[in-house]
Amino acid sequence: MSTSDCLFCKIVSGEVPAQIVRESERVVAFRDINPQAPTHVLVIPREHHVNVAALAGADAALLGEVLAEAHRVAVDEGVADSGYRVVFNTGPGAGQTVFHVHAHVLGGRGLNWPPG
Ligand code: DGP
Repeated sequence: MSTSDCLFCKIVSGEVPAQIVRESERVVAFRDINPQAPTHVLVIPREHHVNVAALAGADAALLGEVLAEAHRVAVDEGVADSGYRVVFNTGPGAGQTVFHVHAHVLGGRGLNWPPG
């Protein structure tokens, strides 16, 4: 998929609106449109990479920034102490539906293990 077809690239550019909660030079965090928990925020690099494997291979430092930003979201949302989950669905078989790498930050309720 080219970046011009990518929904999350359009959120980065402002073409598609989103409820942005944090922004840095290389990373954006915004609320999921279909929240699965009281806190459900997606953290993405501005740059297009299809999944976490591609991002890890291309720019591991940027992956580190995504993870650091995910933790800052959890702190801002008040779920860091009670517990939260960071998930990268990777590939259609794991439930990935948007092919621009994104960390789901989930918290604010009990989270079961193993996930479905
Ligand atoms: P995944 O299934 O892991 O690829 O997660 C994609 C997530 O993206 C899913 O939880 C719903 C969310 N999502 C899909 N379309 C939009 C949108 O237009 N805006 C926002 N904020 N979230 C979206």
